[in-house]
Amino acid sequence: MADSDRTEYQIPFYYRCEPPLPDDLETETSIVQDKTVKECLPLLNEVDDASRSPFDFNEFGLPNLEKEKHIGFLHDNLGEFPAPFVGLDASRPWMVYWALLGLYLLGEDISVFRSRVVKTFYSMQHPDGGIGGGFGQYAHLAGTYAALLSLALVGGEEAYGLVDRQKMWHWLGRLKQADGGFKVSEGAEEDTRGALCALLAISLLNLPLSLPRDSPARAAGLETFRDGLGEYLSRCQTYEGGIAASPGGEAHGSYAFCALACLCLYGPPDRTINKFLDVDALLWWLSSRQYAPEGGLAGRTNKLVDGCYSHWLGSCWPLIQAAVSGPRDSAGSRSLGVGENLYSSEGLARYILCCCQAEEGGLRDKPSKHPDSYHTCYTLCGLSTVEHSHSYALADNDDDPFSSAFSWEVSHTPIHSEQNDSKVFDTGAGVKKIHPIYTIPHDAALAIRQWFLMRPLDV
Ligand code: FPP
Ligand code: K
Repeated sequence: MADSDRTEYQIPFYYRCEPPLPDDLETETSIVQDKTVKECLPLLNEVDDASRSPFDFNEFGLPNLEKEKHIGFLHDNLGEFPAPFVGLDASRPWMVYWALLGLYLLGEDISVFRSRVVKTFYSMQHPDGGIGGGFGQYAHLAGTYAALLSLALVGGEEAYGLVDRQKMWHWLGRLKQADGGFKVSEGAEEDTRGALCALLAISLLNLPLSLPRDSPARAAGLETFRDGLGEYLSRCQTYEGGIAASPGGEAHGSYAFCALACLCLYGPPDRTINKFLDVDALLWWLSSRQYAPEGGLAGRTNKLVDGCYSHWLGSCWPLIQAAVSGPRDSAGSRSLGVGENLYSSEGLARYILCCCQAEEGGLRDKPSKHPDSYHTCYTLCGLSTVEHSHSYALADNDDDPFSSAFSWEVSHTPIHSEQNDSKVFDTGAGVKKIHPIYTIPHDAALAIRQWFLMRPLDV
């Protein structure tokens, strides 16, 4: 193909070259940062590689999402693992969730996994409530989160009916703390993960919001699972503006998502996020997590971009944008206009598509790392966030505490190309939409909730 036939790709210069303001001070941190930029730049500029066909890229210079390869990679991840992977045993609910969600995002029918999933989780429930990593393991809120989302993903009575909600409710009652937060397991640490996982379980399983009589938090005067929770999350916001695992800790992207998603379950985001968090400080911190030229997101100050933060941080954006804009259709709401975006979704898509796709299939943290199902799932979530914009509504009748959580819809707000304002940016990847709080399809979250709404727990 002659050079004159080559397309003029729409790529902003700041995603193509070294950062314009280098810092001369060399530290351990600056060395690994420079190394990361060096491994990303050739991939960000691969469109210039004469050995590559122009058909491998879209008009924004983005390579295709290699769906078939990634589907094959995720299928392999649902198979057996060799002995050295024994350390991942307690993460089995997560391995199931990451592979299933990844396959869903890539357009696969995952209902075919229903009976395998039910069989897998059947033995993971603890006799005293909650779900662990496998038979005989202690129940943990993180495993419970992944298990409930996996059961919701495959759906059906057999999957929903497997959960012992009565015991789950009492177990959650024992995890609720006097300061409003939740421990992740009995005798374990209390953190923002616990807060999200607990409200997620309560809302999906339609558990009573009132604390069981045997909950130790009752002795401290708390009456419901929500009591003190907003104030607890408030204390997790740090001097940097980001959110830590627990009060006094370091702000980190994973915990920012946990806190924001938890607040969006607690109530409508414009009320809860604005009430319990310093939104200006949070916006400043969140914006500082995106780097150029990489375009990807780093979990905390002075650390490196990593594909998994395409979800943990990337999925904070729809939630905080909703808190800033307010509910859809509300007169006078400061809705973000066409093309207005509080972060560079284009930069994020560049990082995921150019730097995270492994040749052999699967997506990864960064080019020098191997792919795995965790990074594959969460980079695909990042693409989904880039490709869809989300909004929520307020219910007329506010009896249901989770009404706003179940009102989210995809609204079509195109984003402009950063290089050429007259063009609508497009990743070309066509990843499925998912619920911005539950991180599973909207109808999967709704179906499990509705099944349990029809079966109120008798307490
Ligand atoms: C740092 O790892 C990572 C953490 C401190 C947090 C991990 C937490 C999650 C992924 C969230 C879990 C969420 C739920 C809902 C259970 P690192 O030091 O290796 O990475 P870094 O250099 O990027 O900070
Ligand atoms: K978006």
